[in-house]
Amino acid sequence: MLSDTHLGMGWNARTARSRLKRRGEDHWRCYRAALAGIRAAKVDGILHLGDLCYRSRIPQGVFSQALEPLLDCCREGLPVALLPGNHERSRIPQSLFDEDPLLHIFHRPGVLEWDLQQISLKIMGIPFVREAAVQVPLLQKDCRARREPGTLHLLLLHQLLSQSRVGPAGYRFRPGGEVIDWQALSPGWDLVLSGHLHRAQLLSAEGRPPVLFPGSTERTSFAEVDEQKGFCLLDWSIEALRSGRITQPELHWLPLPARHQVRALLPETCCRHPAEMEKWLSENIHDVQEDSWIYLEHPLALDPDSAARLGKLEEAGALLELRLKAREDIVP
Ligand SMILES: [Mn+2]
Repeated sequence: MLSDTHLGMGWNARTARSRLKRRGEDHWRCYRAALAGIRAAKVDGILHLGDLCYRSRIPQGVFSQALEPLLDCCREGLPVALLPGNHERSRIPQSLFDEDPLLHIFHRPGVLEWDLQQISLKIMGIPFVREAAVQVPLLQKDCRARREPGTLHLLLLHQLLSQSRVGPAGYRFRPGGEVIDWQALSPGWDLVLSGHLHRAQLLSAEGRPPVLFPGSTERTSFAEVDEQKGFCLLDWSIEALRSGRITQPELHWLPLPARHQVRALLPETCCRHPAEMEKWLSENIHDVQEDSWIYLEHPLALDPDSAARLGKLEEAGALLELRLKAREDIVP
């Protein structure tokens, strides 16, 4: 299972050095690494939980290119299910060339049946909807009524859920609007799998279906600086399932080569004195790797020499973002 791969960023960038182009390549690298890891694990099927691409308005050719590695898996006999996310605006443009009997795209809410190693799976997929708190509990009801014994019932979403957390401060979502109330999901689901949240997490509580977010495969912003990026293998006991016992799968989280991030606030003296900048960089940016993604806030405008010193980080291969930080406490 993988999610939020955000492919296609920088597809129309003019130069190979552009930040968007390079960020775009980061996402491709992690996507390919995730699929290589998934195939090496000899899985029985692949689930992609949405935001395959990063925007809905990108050319058909980019979507086709994004689908190609999944189609490769299908050609080797692996079934693949793909759920459209918000970045696809709940639809994925598909051409005749992107079709394969083993590739299932949930263009609308529906149930997919897989028979893997003589185990039946009923997989309901609900593409991203805006008014999720109202819509999703209604849409999932149909499937709950038809629950069959000895069958694994999975629900695939690309939504926010109450109790899930995001960001460095661990903000916790409350139900309403775009956020589904976890309690409103049927406890009949053996497992709910959701994309959309970029932080990997598992929610479990008595009387509610467990919900698993694999998270994004690469960082999209500095809100994800402390997060381990990866994909998740779900390993069910075949013996237990064959004997009719529905158990929770063992989860194996595998890391991906996401770009290293560094974030800091420059002291005022650095902004005006290149020698101070030199000193500060050598003392503070020690865990920087050549190709780190560096975000520096500066309280004052940078003088040209200090800016040039920072430019060297870029020349060495780093992705550099500078932002003049507004400071209320500066008295004019
Ligand atoms: Mn996303």
